[in-house]
Amino acid sequence: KQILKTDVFGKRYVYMDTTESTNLEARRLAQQGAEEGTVVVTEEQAAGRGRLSRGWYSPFGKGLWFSLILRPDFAPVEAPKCTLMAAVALTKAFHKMGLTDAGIKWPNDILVNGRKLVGILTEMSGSMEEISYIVMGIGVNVKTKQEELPEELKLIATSLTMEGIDIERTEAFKIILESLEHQYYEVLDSGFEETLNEWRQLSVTLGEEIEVRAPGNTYEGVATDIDEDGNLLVRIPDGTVKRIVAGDVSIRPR
Ligand code: BT5
Repeated sequence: KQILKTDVFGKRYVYMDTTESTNLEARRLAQQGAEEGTVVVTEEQAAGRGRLSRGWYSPFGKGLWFSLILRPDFAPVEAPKCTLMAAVALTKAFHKMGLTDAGIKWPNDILVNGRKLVGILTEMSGSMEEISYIVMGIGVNVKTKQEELPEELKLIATSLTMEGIDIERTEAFKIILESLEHQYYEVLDSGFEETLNEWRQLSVTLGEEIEVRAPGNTYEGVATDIDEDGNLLVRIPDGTVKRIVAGDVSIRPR
């Protein structure tokens, strides 16, 4: 904590040996009024969560499992773009660590050669008019080794160690928090436009043949762009463009 160069992120820092989920803990703290920038971090999660009640594998001491409380005064419709903002900040942080192959898969994954290094789970509380708080949950696999991965993740997950990046978790955390804070203040100062442009540059989804499973529908087509709200635009074979608000993307191998 002492070595952090951030102004706000991590000023209040809650460290736990173990917890169910840092997102749950952060929401509890936010409800009690915890200030913007509060960071909740744990060595392991007993019930780490992904989207749609999927799980997040969070073994003791192997990763950065943390949540960040934000209280921005932009409109609630902007909140989903915080996931894209976090993905941009994290990818830039990995590039800084020497991992130049890290790229973003819409909406919330950071991949290295098709394997998932990071998952992001953004949750918002508030009304239609006002954000009360955003909890941004981030899981980064740092020290996990290939042979330690559970069977179902063996082919789809990776870690900094597995990618040959030898870095202590504290050092990685410092670089990541600084990058997140920098990106957040750029958004507060000048809006999301520049961050969305950076997202386009860092994306591994755009220009690819994809399959996207959205609630109620599955589409195959080419991911052409994201719109100003961060939705994914997919051109399907009949030429129409579908706007995807939420869903899971698989990139079709060429
Ligand atoms: C996510 O969901 O990727 C969001 C994960 C967010 C985790 C952080 S950790 C701190 C905070 N506290 C929490 O409880 N959660 C957040 P989704 O896109 O639904 O992807 C979930 C899928 O990723 C799973 O179904 C697995 O296939 C895969 N997966 C699970 N654990 C993984 C891991 N450690 N590394 C790579 N892939 C994993």
